[in-house]
Amino acid sequence: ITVELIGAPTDVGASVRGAGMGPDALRVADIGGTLARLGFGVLDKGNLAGPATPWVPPANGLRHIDEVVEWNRAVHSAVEQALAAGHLPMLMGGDHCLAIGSISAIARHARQAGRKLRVLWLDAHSDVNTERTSPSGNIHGMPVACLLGQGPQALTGWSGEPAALSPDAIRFIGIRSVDAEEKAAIRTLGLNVFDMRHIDEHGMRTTMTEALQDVDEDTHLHVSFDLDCLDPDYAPGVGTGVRGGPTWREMQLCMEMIADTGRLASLDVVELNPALDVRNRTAEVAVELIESLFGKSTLVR
Ligand code: DIR
Ligand code: MN
Ligand code: MN
Ligand code: MN
Repeated sequence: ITVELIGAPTDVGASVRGAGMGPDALRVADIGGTLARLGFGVLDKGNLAGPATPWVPPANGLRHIDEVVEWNRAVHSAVEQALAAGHLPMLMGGDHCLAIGSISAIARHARQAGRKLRVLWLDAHSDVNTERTSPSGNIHGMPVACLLGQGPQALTGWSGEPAALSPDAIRFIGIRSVDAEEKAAIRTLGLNVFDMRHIDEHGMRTTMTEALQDVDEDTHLHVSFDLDCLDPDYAPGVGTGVRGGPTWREMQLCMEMIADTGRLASLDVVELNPALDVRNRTAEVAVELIESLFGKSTLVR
């Protein structure tokens, strides 16, 4: 398997600056060498190009919509090409708005291959706001809604269907910050949210067994990893950290259990903000976790 690294250096959908440096911080933490040592082919395509972030206030509930569309177009086409080449795309963000382009390419690919898609959304936030509900207008809080066909027209329908995902295709892990109207959306849509209380009460092992239920040989498994899923004690280099997240150990188990399915077929690593990090610790933690996600284990290899 060849892992294709796609850098998307932008903070266009975020609330604070700095996520545009994420791809290079992951390279400095040796994402490429680490995957190569696990036995994967590694193809680093470098960084995509896109518009600068204008840092202007939202218009009609959306901040930077034109620039978000442009970045997502670049991501969509890069991920599409990686999948067509038979590679495993790893999108290195950049903020989480880029999952719109990435996952809509993946949804089309899975549909055409006749495989069912399962998305694991590892995040402190549920990212299911729309331009009508968002308290901020920041589009990194809206990718799930867009992928469910609920967002602005410019950001929906990219998979060739009105919705890239059906609500039952996605599982949320680590959630602990949900806006009032997101709660209503989660209930109405019937989304499967394993929040921190669920992880506290049942543990990561039971939680992941539940989240991975019905993943089989016909499943394309996609992980959308927002680094603010981790507790900020372990991952300080994020723009919107929320205390009370999974520890490094809990997150390792989460990744190991995903690896055990053998179905991981694509990955987003987003919201890494080196401007807020401590000596690149968060990028290093990300690489350690990705290593487990790709099958590193203490005793097997
Ligand atoms: C908040 C924060 N729910 C918003 N979202 C973040 O602005 O929609 N998502 N930080 O990653
Ligand atoms: Mn997110
Ligand atoms: Mn988040
Ligand atoms: Mn349960």
